[in-house]
Amino acid sequence: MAKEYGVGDIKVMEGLEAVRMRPGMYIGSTGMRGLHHMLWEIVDNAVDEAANGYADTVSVTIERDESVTVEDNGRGIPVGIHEKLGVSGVEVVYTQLHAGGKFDNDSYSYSGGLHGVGASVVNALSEYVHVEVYRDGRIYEQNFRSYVDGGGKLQCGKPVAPLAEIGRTRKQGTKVTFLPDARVFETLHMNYDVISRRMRELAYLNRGICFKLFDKREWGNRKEAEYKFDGGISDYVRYLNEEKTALYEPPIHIMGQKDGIQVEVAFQHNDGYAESIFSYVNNIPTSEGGTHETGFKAAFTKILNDYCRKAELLKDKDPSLSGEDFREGVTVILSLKMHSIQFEGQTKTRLGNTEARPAVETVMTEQLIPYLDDLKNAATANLIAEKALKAAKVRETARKAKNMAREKVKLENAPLVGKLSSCTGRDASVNELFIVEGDSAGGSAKMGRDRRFQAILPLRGKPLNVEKKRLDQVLANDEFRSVITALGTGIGEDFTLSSLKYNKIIILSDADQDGAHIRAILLTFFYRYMKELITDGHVYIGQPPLYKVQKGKDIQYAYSDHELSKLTKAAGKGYTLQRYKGLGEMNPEQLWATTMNPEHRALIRVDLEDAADVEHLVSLLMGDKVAPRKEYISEFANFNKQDAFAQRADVQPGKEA
Ligand code: 0R9
Repeated sequence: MAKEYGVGDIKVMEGLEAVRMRPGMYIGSTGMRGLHHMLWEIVDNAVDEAANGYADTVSVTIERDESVTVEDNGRGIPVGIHEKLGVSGVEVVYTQLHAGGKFDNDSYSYSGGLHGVGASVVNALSEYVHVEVYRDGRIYEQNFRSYVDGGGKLQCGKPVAPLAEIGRTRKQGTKVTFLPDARVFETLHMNYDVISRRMRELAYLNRGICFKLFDKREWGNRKEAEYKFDGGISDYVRYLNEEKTALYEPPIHIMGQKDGIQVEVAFQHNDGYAESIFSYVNNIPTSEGGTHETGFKAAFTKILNDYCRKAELLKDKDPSLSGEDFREGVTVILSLKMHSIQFEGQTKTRLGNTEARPAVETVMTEQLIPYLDDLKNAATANLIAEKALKAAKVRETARKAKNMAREKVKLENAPLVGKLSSCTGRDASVNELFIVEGDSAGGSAKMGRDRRFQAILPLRGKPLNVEKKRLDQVLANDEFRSVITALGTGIGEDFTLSSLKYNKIIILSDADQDGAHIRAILLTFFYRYMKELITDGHVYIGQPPLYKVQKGKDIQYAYSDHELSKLTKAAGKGYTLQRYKGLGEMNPEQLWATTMNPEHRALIRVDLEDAADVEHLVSLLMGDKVAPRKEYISEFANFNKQDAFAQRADVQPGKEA
């Protein structure tokens, strides 16, 4: 796949100032996400080198000063002098925007990100960059810096000196250290867990490549991780099914290519009902799906129906099974590598390339049919077919039950909505629904709210845990029926986002174990039956304060132990401290001031950026294996911050994310 190309092939265009002027255009934001994006740009370059077969290890080190080092053991960035520019390859890559080499369309890069301009963007937004290249037995180095010059003008990403040979080595590869510029970013503190999770994901998606992570920032608390999966996406599927009961082992793994598109699929059924498909293009998650997923689903349904007929599990007169029947309880990873990807959709995470669909269909046809026909796979093939046949039967029964339940919902709507204290305004785009734990907190919320746009739905007791429940069972549950009725959207396949009556749905539960459990159950319900509410950014977690610090008439609230210690230090002597054990302890005015007033409250928006990880956590926390759940819960004992969804949300205390 890789073509050799020299320094002369690198194309050149704009200056780095353009990046400084509009960083968001290149890295999305200047917050946490943009900060991590910087790292991924450099890691992508190392992954490309490894994916092309020239390197097998990529390491990331977070240094004590918050700079980050990325190293690969590939060929090293070319050090020869560029014909037109008269500077080294390293300097071109780090100073020329659009120094894509032949990245853009041709041979080299499949990684996500900025198609080879990543290195120059990172340089433009860093205080310094240090590059070392180990090549042909020599060590080369070059430094770049951003600074304000004598005339007060900001110079960005300027070479301190030309590339220089500084010694001899037996090593081979490239090492890059950069410190993001504090003049650009809101914070320089990268999150170890975010980096570690993404590196694990990259390790699954790039079989056999070793990813190492070191965090040297805290003396007594050095953290490190290493990921290498020789099974690639099959290992990923196993990991996602870990808390479930798999029906066969190993997962079915298919690989091939058509018209320059590399297609890789792994799947495995479990004894549950949920369908979990996670797709990627060039290592980028495509959470909104796209043409590749459509191709997978179409081929999967057709090939398995054909198999059922051949095996006489379906007779001529029988109708074909639906795609959903074959996908019940299946976990799938679909990963494509292709050029010129086009993204579409609300969050630009849907693959739009039309050529992806036939590529997936062809590879599936060429490989899944012979797999199923091979006698040594007969047991697995039969398990898949039997599961789908059973799903079709249950679905038919459930369809009838659902119709009955629907009628029941209609009949019983009135008393259910009676629990809801609706708001007076009718503008869904500003209205908010607070789902509140317990009647007493519900009472305070009702009295404290701004009734023009805030509605309150108190929940009595614990709602049903919907994981592993069928739709008709969920619909039979009073608490969920009142949530569904209040939202107005319908549920499951009837779900219609445009009928949503509230722009924000805010879960308010106590900061204790029960509260965390109720929150997790509600989030699981939204995740399984109204996923669009989450992907479209309508679901939030309210953050009630944990403490009240009062000195004389001055009252302040602390939302974490860290804030508490800041407040008590500032207060000096003679303050009183109240710890809130539950929402019910707050009077209406306090609840409004601390938790509901849009001007002061801190909401956490729930998102699914890392959908595969959420899936794993949902089944771990809500599924039926008890031991791993206990382990997780004791590891993350602080329920207020660390539950399955919230830790993935954009947390911006004081602001609404
Ligand atoms: C630590 C992060 N790693 C990198 O940034 C990195 C870039 C890179 C690379 C090549 C090899 N390793 C790399 N690591 C490379 C070498 C050769 C051809 N193509 C790529 C070769 O030796 O012929 N490069 C990425 C872009 C470029 N090199 C180029 F544009 F300078 F060619």
